[in-house]
Amino acid sequence: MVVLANRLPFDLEQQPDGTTKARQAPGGLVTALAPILSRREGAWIGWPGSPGVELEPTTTDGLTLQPIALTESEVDDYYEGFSNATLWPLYHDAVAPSEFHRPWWDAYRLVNERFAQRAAEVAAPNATVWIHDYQLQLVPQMLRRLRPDVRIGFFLHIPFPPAELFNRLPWRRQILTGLLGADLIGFQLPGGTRNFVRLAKSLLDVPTSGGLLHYDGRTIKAGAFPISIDSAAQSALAATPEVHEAARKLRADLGNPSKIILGVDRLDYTKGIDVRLRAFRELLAEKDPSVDDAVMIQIATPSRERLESYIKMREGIERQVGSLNGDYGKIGRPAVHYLHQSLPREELAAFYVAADVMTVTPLRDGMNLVAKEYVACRVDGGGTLLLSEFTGAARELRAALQVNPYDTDGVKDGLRAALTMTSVAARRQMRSLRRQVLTHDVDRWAAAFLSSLEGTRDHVADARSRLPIDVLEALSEISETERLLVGTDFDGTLAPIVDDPATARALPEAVEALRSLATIPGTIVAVISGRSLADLRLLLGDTDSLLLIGSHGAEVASVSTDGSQNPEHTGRSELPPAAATRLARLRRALQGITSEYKGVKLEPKPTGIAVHLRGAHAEDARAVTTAIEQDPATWPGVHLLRGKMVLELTVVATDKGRALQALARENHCTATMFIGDDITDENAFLSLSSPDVGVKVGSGTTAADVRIADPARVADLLHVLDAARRRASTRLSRTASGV
Ligand code: ADQ
Repeated sequence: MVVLANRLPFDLEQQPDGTTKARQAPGGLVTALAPILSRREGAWIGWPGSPGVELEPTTTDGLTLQPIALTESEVDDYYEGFSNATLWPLYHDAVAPSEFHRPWWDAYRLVNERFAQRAAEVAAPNATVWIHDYQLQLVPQMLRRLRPDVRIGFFLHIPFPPAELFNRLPWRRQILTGLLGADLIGFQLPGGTRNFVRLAKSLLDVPTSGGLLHYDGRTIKAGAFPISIDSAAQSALAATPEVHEAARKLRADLGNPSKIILGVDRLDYTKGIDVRLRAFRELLAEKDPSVDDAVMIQIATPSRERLESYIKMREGIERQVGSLNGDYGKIGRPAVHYLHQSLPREELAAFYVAADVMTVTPLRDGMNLVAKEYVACRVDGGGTLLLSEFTGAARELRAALQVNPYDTDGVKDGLRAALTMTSVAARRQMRSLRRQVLTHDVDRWAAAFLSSLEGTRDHVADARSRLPIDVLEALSEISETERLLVGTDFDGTLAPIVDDPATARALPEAVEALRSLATIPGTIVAVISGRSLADLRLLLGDTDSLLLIGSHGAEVASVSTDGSQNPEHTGRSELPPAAATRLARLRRALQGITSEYKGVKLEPKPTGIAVHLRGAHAEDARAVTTAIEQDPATWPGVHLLRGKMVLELTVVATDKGRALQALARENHCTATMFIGDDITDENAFLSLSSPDVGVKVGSGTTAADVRIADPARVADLLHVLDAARRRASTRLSRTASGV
């Protein structure tokens, strides 16, 4: 498995002595994936976090880190520019204005190409590649072009915006096309999936059905996979005596206030830090609570510090904190403690354990892991969560006190309610939240995504890769015809040859593909065999969609012109009296000829007799053949068909070629494909002419146009034809209806 994300899960720093030091980097994605990858062997492709640094791949704990180097200007344009100043605000409800610059887009494309190249180099054959987030939305398509064999999953950690916002992007089509290179596209919420599917439909004309999109000959799945945390590990950490003690000490250091209000975020304008500061300020102004009763701690991880919008926001928040403390603080008792720092997990856990009220008030957030971490840390069952309804987490954490971050009065009410909630009510709320978080952890998220991705394995692409190029070309041409007839032999074509014909069985994949083909409008599918019709019915089971033609065309299940057949009726198998007399005479003669030879079997059929020679000595087989050729085969009205170690004598003039042509005529077919392996199938191949296609299975001289190896390849061929015909049929019906 290969993971691609903008950042490596470690900051790799080159030491003065030339060695590389790895330090775990902060961020939601890393927090989510590190536990999974530490348990699997895999490769992670990402940027080490410093511009202009070229590092060699290194392996830690079975995980190979593949650093992608970015120049200073690429960091400016691809990362800070297009990713964080164009896409990030646009995808977050445009809470800040997006900037659109063409050089940024060029850099984004270039860096995405670099990631795709590296993935193409390191992925094993048929590997699973999981691409993460908005910085790499072009990689799925780029990688698919380079490595069609790998399975590609894409997961977007941030919201996917509605058309009204997404359509502002000058490169909207390219982004959608980039994503559609994946087999599975995951979003945090069903709303993101809906937005994406609608946009693919409206901008790229992609046909969709449910969460499936049909694009470029492939079926792509889109769905919601709400991310989570390593809940058990987080809970276990919070339960340690060290964390417990740190939380107690923290409260004492704060002067044992009755309520601690906590905020933990990356310092980002989407997180609504200003929202909670404003609400707290107004509550303090109303002395409800007073600064003696409640204290707020805001921990803000430094983030994207070179971007103008982040610099301005930081200034704004620090001004807010300063003025709050200036107006409401006391000596030794500030109203807000503000830490612009990234803290170790254990310390953060102590803050969660100490906090009576956790404030999570983003204006928009894909999920928000902080809310889940807080819940997981409350092993004591206490604490209250105030949660913005515009976070992905709000959809799952229903029991939380939910607020609209744009409604200052609403946030104030929520905060007041959280501060005054009875401990019984708070415990009830926390019990329900914990049930959700502990049963929906990051493992479950990853397993759900990966098993859904596994389910998208592209059988058609696999089948295509096993077929010769001339066969693929023939399939792609013939699938475009208006009315297509597909005929196939049974033994040696759908079913591997076995010594005893009674034990022959068709390959289930081949039959499944045939049945599927038969459901496509304008497509007639027939199995034409030397076996009796009754035999074919027994071997192929439910024949609703397949036409069965037995005894080399002498027995035909009745067919209406729309291609449906009446399974009850067996047409044209009643013999005229003269032919019936001939058949009886023939049977006696053949019994006479073959009775002396061991291993020769006679198989009576409704319109003739098959003489099986497979079980006889070669000499005996030759003698029987000569005797038959010299006598019964010369009788008027008796026809000899030679198969592989079988002679067929029929009393009606028919062969697979005639049967095939009759079917094509009756159904007004514009092209025919016939697949067969036997000598008797040559009549069918000979009856074909352009644009028809004959497909010979196995070796031997043939009049067919192309050749494949065996019944397994027939199954592949039918699957590929089915997919191509399905696409063509959609196009044909659109053209017909003038769309
Ligand atoms: P982020 O926007 O980074 O993630 P979030 O989900 O809250 O947001 O994750 C932040 C992570 O950083 C948490 O695990 C938290 O513990 C950690 N963190 C925050 N402040 C910290 C500090 N001061 N010190 C140490 N660690 C700190 C993006 C999306 C989210 C989505 C995640 C995962 O924006 O919506 O939930 O990806 O998909």
